[in-house]
Amino acid sequence: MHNNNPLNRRAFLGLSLAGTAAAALAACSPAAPDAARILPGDPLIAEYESRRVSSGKVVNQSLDAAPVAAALNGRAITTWGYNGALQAPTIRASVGDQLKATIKNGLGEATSIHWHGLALRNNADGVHGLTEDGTPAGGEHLYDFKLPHPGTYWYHSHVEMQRERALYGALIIEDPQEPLDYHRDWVIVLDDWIDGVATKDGAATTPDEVMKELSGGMGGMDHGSMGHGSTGSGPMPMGNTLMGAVSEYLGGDAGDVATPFHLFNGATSEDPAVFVAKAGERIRLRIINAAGDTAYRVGLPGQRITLTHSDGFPVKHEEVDAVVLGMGERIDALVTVQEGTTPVLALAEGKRQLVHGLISTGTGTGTGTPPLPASLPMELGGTVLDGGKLTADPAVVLAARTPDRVHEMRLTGGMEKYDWGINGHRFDMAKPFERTFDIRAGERVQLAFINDTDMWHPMHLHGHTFQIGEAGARKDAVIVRPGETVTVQFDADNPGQWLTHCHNAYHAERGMMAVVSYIA
Ligand SMILES: [Cu+2]
Repeated sequence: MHNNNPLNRRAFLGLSLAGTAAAALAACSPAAPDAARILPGDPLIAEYESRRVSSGKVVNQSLDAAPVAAALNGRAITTWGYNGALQAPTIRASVGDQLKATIKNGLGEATSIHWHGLALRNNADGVHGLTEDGTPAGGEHLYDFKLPHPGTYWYHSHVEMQRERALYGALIIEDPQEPLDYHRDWVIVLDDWIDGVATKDGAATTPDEVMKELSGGMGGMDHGSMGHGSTGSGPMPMGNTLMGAVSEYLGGDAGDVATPFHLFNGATSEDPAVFVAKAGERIRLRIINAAGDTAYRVGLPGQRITLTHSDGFPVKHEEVDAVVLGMGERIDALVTVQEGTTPVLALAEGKRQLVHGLISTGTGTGTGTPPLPASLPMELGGTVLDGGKLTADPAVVLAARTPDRVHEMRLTGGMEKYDWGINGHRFDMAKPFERTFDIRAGERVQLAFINDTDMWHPMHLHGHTFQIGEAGARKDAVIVRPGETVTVQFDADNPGQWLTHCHNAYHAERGMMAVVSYIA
């Protein structure tokens, strides 16, 4: 899968140009021969990188992936994390900076880092099996790339279920000409946690074991009246599988996994994360959903928040009571700090669980006592939106253009066999080019995510920020509800091989993944 001969590739490029126009509009044109693919090692990738805006600054970051010991709700757990903590370093840089991140692999198996949401050079995208071979156990690897757009992003392992441990962190790219008016920001990383937590029978669970359990399918279980859109009697765990988690907002079945804890910046509600601020300060919350199987509904009870960005890109401001984030999504929201202690609530959508953090002025009288978790509301109503329902700021709306290329991606599969796929095909990372969605540089590409399943899926595209519909938000992950079609478009301006997949970690690993493949 590495370097095709650049001379051969260029010769092919010359020959194929004549056929481009005719082939471009075909929605289901046969897959190109692999020799035509612009692979991560192609000289074109370096050429595009040299054209990216440059600040001339370099930001260095070392990330040591290794076993980590931590305590959650009084229970000792061991997991895998970066730099010895449950919460990985937040990387901060500015647009045009060059990030040089060195990963040292202290795990017993290969690992990689994906820089989620960035339109970065393809050979730094960190997809084990597609854009790189992974860093072997004991090995070291340098990710070296320019940061093209400001915003709230994150990074995580892209090897099997590793992200479901603590191998993820925030990546904030500042805009030297930041137009948003705020005093400071608070990066909030939310996660559903299962790794190393003992189940009823006393054995510590790992994400791989949960994956194995789910993969057995539920064909033999009597679950027809639970979940899948029914209201039932509420979420009920069966082993590590969660039955009956229902969210009206998500159109039915909310999640598959019984998650014992939820984390807010590496902490549970028993010992919540605290942000100290002054009353009256405008704080930009940078909220990242790093979970594997949980959407979060985030809000401050009794106080409205103003949504300003989705997946790093600005949106027309919306005042809401709460915002829903699917896995992989980010939302930036402005909040004015009130005197005292204010909970920032993250409800696990459909799972009747919550986690919270606190904004504290540290000076309140009477209101200064943090609320007990049990006293926090289990509902956030009123005006509730998600990134997929927002409108792009005019500055980032794509110019109107008829698509040159249209691809349909039917989301398929279900809980019975746990056979999630795209167009009925379950992706196999050993054969990444088996059923590609081919595109060419310079095209306007339209993707239609058509959900044929009984469950919502947060669909993510690597290396690009698509636009929902004609003027919706610019995003790289979007909630697609059961029976719904979400149409997105983007300009093919970043050659390489890029995954698109459901950001439910379990769905992706079982096959709801595909490659959007640039061909010459
Ligand atoms: Cu999914």
